[in-house]
Amino acid sequence: MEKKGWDAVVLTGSDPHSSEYPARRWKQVEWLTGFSGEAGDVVVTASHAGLWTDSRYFIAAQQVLPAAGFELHKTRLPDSVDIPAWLAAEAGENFTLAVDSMTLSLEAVNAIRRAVSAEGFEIVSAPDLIDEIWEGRPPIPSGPIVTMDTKYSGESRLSKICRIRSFMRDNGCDSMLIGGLDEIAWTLNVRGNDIEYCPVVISYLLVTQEDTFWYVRRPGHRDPSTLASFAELSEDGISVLPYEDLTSDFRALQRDRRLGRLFADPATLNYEIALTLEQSGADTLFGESPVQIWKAVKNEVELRGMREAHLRDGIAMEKFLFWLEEMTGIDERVSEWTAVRALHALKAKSPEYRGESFETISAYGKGAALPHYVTPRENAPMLFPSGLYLNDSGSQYIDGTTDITRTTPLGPCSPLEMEDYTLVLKGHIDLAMAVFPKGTCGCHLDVLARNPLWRSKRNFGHGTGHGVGHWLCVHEGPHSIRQNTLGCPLQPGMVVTNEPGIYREGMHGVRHENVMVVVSEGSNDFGRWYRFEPLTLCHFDTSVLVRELLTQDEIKWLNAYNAMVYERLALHLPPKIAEWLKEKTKAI
Ligand SMILES: [Mn+2]
Repeated sequence: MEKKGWDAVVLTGSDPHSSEYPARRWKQVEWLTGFSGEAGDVVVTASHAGLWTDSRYFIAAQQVLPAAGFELHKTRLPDSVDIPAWLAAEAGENFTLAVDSMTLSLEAVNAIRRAVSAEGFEIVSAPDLIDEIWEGRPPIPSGPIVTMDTKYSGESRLSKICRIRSFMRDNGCDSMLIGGLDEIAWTLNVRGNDIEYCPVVISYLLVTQEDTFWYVRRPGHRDPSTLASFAELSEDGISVLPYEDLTSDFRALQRDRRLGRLFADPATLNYEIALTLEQSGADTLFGESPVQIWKAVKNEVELRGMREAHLRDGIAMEKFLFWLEEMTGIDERVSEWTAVRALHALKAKSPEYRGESFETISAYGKGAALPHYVTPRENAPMLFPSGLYLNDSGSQYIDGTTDITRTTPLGPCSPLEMEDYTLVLKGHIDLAMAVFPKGTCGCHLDVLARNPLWRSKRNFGHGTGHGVGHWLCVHEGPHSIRQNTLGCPLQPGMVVTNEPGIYREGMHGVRHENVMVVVSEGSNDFGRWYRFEPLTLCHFDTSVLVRELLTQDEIKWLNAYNAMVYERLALHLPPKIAEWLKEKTKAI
């Protein structure tokens, strides 16, 4: 920084495509600070090194940051000072800020520009600025690629590209550049394994009215599935081009006036490409990518796959919970980590299984108080036959993605554990029972899950629900259920989680999570009505419930849900486990 005359640098824990989980090559925040949370952005000045992250990671961040010389800045709190505001207060006259233009989106840079009003404030683009000092940095991944048959996707890539072209026409544009990796995977019906947990392919997609260009890393090894995928795409008229060629091709196309007016989403467009657009004189219209919402509203075929995936996942979960109950107390060698292995082995038995959708959280007692606890592989805490155990896991199957949390008593629980367990389940049920009119957004429904907690002055610091991809990212937008105002109405076909929690540092944690789908509930003089239908199939334990805290309606919902779980799963379970599940799902 000194040599280059920079007063501050900003870099993010994301990649050139604004991915939530980047490939190892872009885990630069972790390399710099030791912090490995999913959300972490860094600002360094001559006198200060700070990391910005949200409440999911406060405890974890505080454990590693001091040793790295970084200070924690808390985000998503009412009095939070975000990076643009912090820079605005920090920047004196003639302040030069270097941004890692590969990992900052145009939107993020615009927010800084809007916030900082200091005289002579300058933003310089420093693509991949950490590259110079990061020895042994992993390469850009280029793993094998597969295509997804329409019998799983329900819509061909040509039909999806047609949708993009008609969107372009409707918006007076002639071309569109897509940087979001899950948007590209959805559009082209391709899946890869460039990023752990997310089956995406590192690439850019450029669509014009005549052509479709896919800029993708070619794998060094000539694996047959990738070559076959490329051939299939070529047959559909899609040009497969080298990832590195995007900017030079872009300039050439611009020169030949083949791009016309271009549409791009500033949230997933990195600042480096945005600068290229600007410098080449491109006429660009910035706006929210329509692919997000198309991808979020699952079609019938995708929903059928999601149901299949959740059935398989539920079978594995019940077998796991049965095993857990049998083992705890008898076998003293069961640890949080052996539990992870046992669950994984059960899920991996399905031929359709394609790995985890995020790192499993297996947490006993006080470990569960960290909503994003990482189970240590060595010397993991042992499980004992008392208190609560929390397991949050997700899977990728060739026809769907899952995400489930169950908090299970391993034996007697304290009155406080039982109360927290019950209140969180009450919140979960109240949201699950919601009936709401067309136009309702997730932020309007969030309070349903929190109300039982607020009434006893309890709360949780994370969102209540997120979208879930279809054999794609476990977290996807544009909808969500959280307190932040976000005007994206829920609509039939959208898949969303329901996951309230309570966390008591040093004591215990509770979270109950199902994946749900929005379905139609008819219409009347007041308009159209929607409700949720659970996709997740796994019982909620009733043995530690404080029954008096639940209303008749809540008890009715719980009994019906547990009965439905038994009905759907019993046939697929060994008789002994089916018998056990019958007991577990008995009406209360
Ligand atoms: Mn979740």
